[in-house]
Amino acid sequence: MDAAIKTVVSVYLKSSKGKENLGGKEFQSLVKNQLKNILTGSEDNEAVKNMRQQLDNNQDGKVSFQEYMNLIGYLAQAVSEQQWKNPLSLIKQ
Ligand SMILES: [Ca+2]
Repeated sequence: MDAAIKTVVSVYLKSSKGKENLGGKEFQSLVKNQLKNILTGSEDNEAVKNMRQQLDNNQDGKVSFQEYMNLIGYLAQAVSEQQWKNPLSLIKQ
């Protein structure tokens, strides 16, 4: 469990290159590289863009660490509900 939490944090920090937010391209590559096994549509740029806009609570066009944690929470919940085959639709609700 502690390793999983460290992974969640280090994936974000690597993707953002130490900045406080992920830009669109950085978020896209994080999803493509790190979430391809859990997210259908991770290769679909438009789907990932829509997901980023849904996550973007403060509407600044970037994904903060808190917004990223919301995604992790959604994904964990989707997995626990065994709806992991289509979590994108879960997030769009
Ligand atoms: Ca944001």
